[in-house]
Amino acid sequence: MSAVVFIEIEDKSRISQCRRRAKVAAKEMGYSEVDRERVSIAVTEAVSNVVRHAGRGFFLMQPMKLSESGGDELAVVVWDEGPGIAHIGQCMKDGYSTAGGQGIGLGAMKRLSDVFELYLPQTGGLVVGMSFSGGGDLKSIQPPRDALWDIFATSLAKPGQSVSGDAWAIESWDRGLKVLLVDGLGHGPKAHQAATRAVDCFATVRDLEGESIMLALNEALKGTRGAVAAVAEVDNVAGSTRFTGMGNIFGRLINGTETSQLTSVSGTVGYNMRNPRSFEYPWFEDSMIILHSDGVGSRWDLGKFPGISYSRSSIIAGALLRGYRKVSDDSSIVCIKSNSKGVGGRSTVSRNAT
Ligand SMILES: [Mn+2]
Repeated sequence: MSAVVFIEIEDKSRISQCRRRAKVAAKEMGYSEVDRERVSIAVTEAVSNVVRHAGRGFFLMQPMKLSESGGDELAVVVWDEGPGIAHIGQCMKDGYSTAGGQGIGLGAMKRLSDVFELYLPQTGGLVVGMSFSGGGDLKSIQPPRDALWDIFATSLAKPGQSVSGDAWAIESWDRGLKVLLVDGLGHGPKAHQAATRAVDCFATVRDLEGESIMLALNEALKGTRGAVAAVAEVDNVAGSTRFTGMGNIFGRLINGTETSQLTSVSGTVGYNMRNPRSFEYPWFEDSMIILHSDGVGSRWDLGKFPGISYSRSSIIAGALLRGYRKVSDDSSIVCIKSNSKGVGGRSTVSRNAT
C-alpha cells in the first residue's frame, strides 16, 4: 500500500509526476483500470490547472484504507496559490478553460470523482478536494444518530526522510470512532518503528477505554525510543468525546464558534510514563475534532480561512498543512467531523497506509 504523497507544484514537470503517483496509488489499492483512469485524468487536470492559473501550489494524496469492511478511498487535495478563478460557475461547465489547457474543466473533475469540493481562500487561489473509491462498500460503518463521518488523516515525513516518525489509526466501535495519533521521539526509522508499534497495538486494544489503551501502548513501546500519543474516543451515542493525551499531541474540539483545547498530561509512552488521564468533552452532531503532532504549529486559526469549517476534513487538513507545517519535523493531522446533514459526508474508517 502506498503512503501519502505530498508534492509541491512548481512547474509543468509536476503534472506527469502527480499523474504517475496517482496511477500507482490507485493500482496499489486494487482499483479497476476504469477507476485508475478516472483518478489519473482528474488529478492531471487539477494539477494542470495549478500550473496554468497559479504556477504554485501543492498536491496531497492520501490512501484511506477501511479497517474492516474492505472499502477504501483515495483522498486528494490540490491547493492552488494563484489569483483564483473569477467565474467559478462558468469554470464548472465542461469545455471552459482560461489558459488554453485541455479544457475538460472542473465539471469533469466533479464527474470523475466520487466526492468533489471546492474551497476558495480569501487570499486567492482555489482548493480542489476529491475522493475516489474503488467500488468498496463505503456505507458499511455508519455511526448512530444518522450522522455521517467525514475523516481525513495524514502523516508527512520531515523533508529528506523516507519514513514518518508519526502515525495514526482510526478504528470503529459500536458508539463511534476511536482515533490514535502517535509521534515517535525525534524522526527517522527509529521514530517510525515506535509509532508503527503503537498503531499495531492500538488495533488489538481498541475495545478498552482511553487510559487502559494508553497503559497498553506504554507496555508495547518499551524497548523503543518512546513516543507521545493521544487517543480520542468519539461517542456519538452519549454525545461525548474522551481524550487521553500523553505528551505533546495537540487536540482541539470545535463546536460551532466554541473551541476547546484538549488536555494532555506530560510524559513519554514507553519510557517513564506517568499515570494517563482522560478528559471528557461534549460531542455534537456538527462537532469537529482536530489532532496534530508538533510538526504543525499549534497557534493555528481557522479564522484565517473563512468558511473552511464547512469544508471537507481533507481541505481543512490541507489548509493547516499549508499554513502551519514545520519542515523541521514530521507533520501529522487528523480531522474528524460527524455531519448529520451529510454534506460531503462519507463513512470511512481508516488506518495508516504503510
Ligand atoms: Mn514531532
